[in-house]
Amino acid sequence: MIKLHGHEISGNSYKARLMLSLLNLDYEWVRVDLMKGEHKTPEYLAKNPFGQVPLLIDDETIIADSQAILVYLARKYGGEQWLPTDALPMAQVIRWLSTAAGEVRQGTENARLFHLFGAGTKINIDRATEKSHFILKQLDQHLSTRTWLECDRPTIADVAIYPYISLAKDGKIELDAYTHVLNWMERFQKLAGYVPMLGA
Ligand SMILES: N[C@@H](CCC(=O)N[C@@H](CS)C(=O)NCC(=O)O)C(=O)O
Repeated sequence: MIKLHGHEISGNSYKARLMLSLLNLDYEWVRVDLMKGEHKTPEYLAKNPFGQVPLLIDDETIIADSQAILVYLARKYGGEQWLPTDALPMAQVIRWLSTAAGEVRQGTENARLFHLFGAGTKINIDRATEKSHFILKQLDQHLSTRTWLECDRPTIADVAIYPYISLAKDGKIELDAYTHVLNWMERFQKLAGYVPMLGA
C-alpha cells in the first residue's frame, strides 16, 4: 500500500495527492501535523532528513519532494502518458517541474505562505508578488496557443504547476487578467480523477 505523508494546507502535498488520484491509485493519507512540528521529529527525519512534506512511501521505496514524487508515480504507474521518455518531450515536461520549484515557489507559493503565516515567514512579499505576476504572464502567453503545457495532453508539467497557481488567491494574487491560465485551470479541474485541495 502506498502511503503519502502530508498536510492539508500544503500545496506540495496536494500536488502528490492529485497525481495519485489522476492515476487512480489507492493510498493511505498520513497526516503530518506541521503546526505541532511532527515533520521535525527524529522518526520523521529518519525518513526525510529535509524535514518537509510531502513524502511518499511505496513498499520499501521512500521518495521525498513533490516533483520527485510526480516523476516516480508517472513512470512507475502511468507509462508514457504523464512523463514521456523521448529526449525533447521529456525536457519540455521537466522544464515545468523546474519552474514549479523555481519561479512558482518564489512567486505564488511564497506569497501564499506570507499571507497565511505573516511576517514570521521572513518572505519579501513585494518580491513574491512581482515573481507571481512574472510567471503568470509567462504561463498566460504559453497557454495562449496550447490546451496543455506540453505534448498536447495533460502531463506532470500541468500537475506540478496547477496547485500553487490555483492557490494564488491565498497570496492575494488575482488571476482575472490571465484568461488563458483561468481556462487551463478549468480544463484541469475536469480531468478524470481531479480532486480539490483538502478542506477547500
Ligand atoms: N521541494 C519540496 C518543498 C517541500 C516543502 O516546502 N514543504 C513544506 C510544506 S508545502 C514543508 O514541509 N515545510 C516545512 C519546513 O520546511 O520546515 C517539494 O517540492 O516537496
